[in-house]
Amino acid sequence: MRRGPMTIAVLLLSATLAACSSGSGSTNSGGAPTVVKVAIRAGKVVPPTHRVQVGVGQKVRLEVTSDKADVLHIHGVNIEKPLVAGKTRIVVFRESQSGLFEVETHESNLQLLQLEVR
Ligand SMILES: [Cu+2]
Repeated sequence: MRRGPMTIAVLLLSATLAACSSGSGSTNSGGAPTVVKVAIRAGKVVPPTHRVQVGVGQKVRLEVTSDKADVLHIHGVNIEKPLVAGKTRIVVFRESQSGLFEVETHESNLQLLQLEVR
């Protein structure tokens, strides 16, 4: 019986997203997230450290799996999350500034990737 308010909330949310993507001039800010998967196995980054390009304000879904407990740090948005050995950590975020930001681990001090936001 509480279907009414829920529907309105969903409509409002999609209206906000639509307004966002049409106003910014960015190509993909309201669409599906850019999925970036990276693993750390035996001290190696898989795939090897590389650069990933995303748009300003674009949603990024980062999936990190490490074979050892570690700390994940996403520069720029400055998100720090613990990594549990053998489990995939999923972080969804949007970077609102352009620039080159490193994603790294703080225990093993590995650079996982560079996020090029423009
Ligand atoms: Cu860091």
